[in-house]
Amino acid sequence: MSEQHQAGFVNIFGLPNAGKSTLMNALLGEQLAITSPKVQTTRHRIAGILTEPGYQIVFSDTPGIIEPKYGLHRKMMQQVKNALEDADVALLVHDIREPMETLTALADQLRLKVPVILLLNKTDLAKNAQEIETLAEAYRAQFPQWEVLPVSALKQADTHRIVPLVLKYLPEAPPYYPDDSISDRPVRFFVSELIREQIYNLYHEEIPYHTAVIIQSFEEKTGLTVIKAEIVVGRETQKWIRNRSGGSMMKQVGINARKKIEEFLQAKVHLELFVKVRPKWRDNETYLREYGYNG
Ligand SMILES: Nc1nc2c(ncn2[C@@H]2O[C@H](COP(=O)(O)OP(=O)(O)OP(=O)(O)O)[C@@H](O)[C@H]2O)c(=O)[nH]1
Ligand SMILES: [Mg+2]
Repeated sequence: MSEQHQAGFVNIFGLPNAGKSTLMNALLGEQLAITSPKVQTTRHRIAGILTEPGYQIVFSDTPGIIEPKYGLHRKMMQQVKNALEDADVALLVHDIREPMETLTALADQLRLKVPVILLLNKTDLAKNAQEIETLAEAYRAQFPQWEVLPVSALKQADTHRIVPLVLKYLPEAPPYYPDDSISDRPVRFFVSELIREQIYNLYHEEIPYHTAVIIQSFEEKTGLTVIKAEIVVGRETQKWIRNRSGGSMMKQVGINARKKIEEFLQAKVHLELFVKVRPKWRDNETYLREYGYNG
C-alpha cells in the first residue's frame, strides 16, 4: 500500500495590518515575509513552503485587502483574488481589536468558496482569557460555517493548532515542491524586500508608500556578496536624506538592511543604495511591470 501524503495550497488573507505576514513567518519558523507596524507592508503574494513527513503545505501571504486607489493597489488586489481562487483552505487573519462587521463585508465581497479558518489574532493584547473566549463564541455564532481559532502570531500562542486544522481539509496529493524549497521567489526578491522592510520601519508617515526597491546587481565574490540596489521614490524630498536629528536616514536603512540580508544569506554583504526619483511610478504600467508588480 502506498503511503498517504497530503499537499495543498493555503492562502493567508485579511485586512491590512492584521498580522498575516507575522503569521506566515510563525508557521514556517523563518522570517520570509517582511512585517511592519504600517498598513500595506506586503505588496506581493509570497509562497512559503512547509514540508514535513506526511504533508506539504504551500502557504501564500497576500497583501491586505483594501479599496484600490492606485494602479499599484489594483495589482495587489488582483494577486489576492488569484490567491483565493487556487486555495484549498483560506486562513482569514483578523485583529481582535477590529470590529466583527469588517469581516461580514469581506466575506460577501470575496464570496468564499474554500473552507475558512478564522484566526482571531493578537490575543496577547486581550485583557484576559475570558475576553478571548467571549470573542471566539461571538464569532462562532456569526460565522458558523468557519473554524474559529484565537491565536497570537507574534507570541506564537496557539499557532501550533493551525496546521492540524488545515490538514483536516487538505487533499491527498504528492508534494508540489522539492522538500528543501522554502519559497517560490528568488533570492534577489527577498533581498529587495529586506531593504523595503527597513524603509517601512524607519521612515514615517507616507514616505514608504512612495517607494520601490530594485536590485541592480548581485555579485557573489569569494567571502563577500556585493549588492547594488536602487530605491525608487515618487518625489524628491529632504526627508529622504535627513532624519529629525539631522543624521542620515538612508545610511541607517543601509546598515539595518545589510544586517538582515547577511542573516538571510548567511554571508558577508556589501550593500550600496541609490535613490532615484520617478514621479507617479505607482500609476505607471511600465514601471509597475519593471518593478515586478505583474498582477
Ligand atoms: N501584539 C501583537 N502584534 C502583532 C501580532 N501579529 C502581528 N502583530 C503586529 O502587527 C503589525 C502588522 O503585522 P504584519 O504581519 O506586517 O501584518 P500584515 O497583515 O502582513 O500587514 P500588511 O502586509 O500591511 O497587510 C506588526 O507590527 C506586527 O508585529 C500579534 O499576535 N500580537
Ligand atoms: Mg504583510
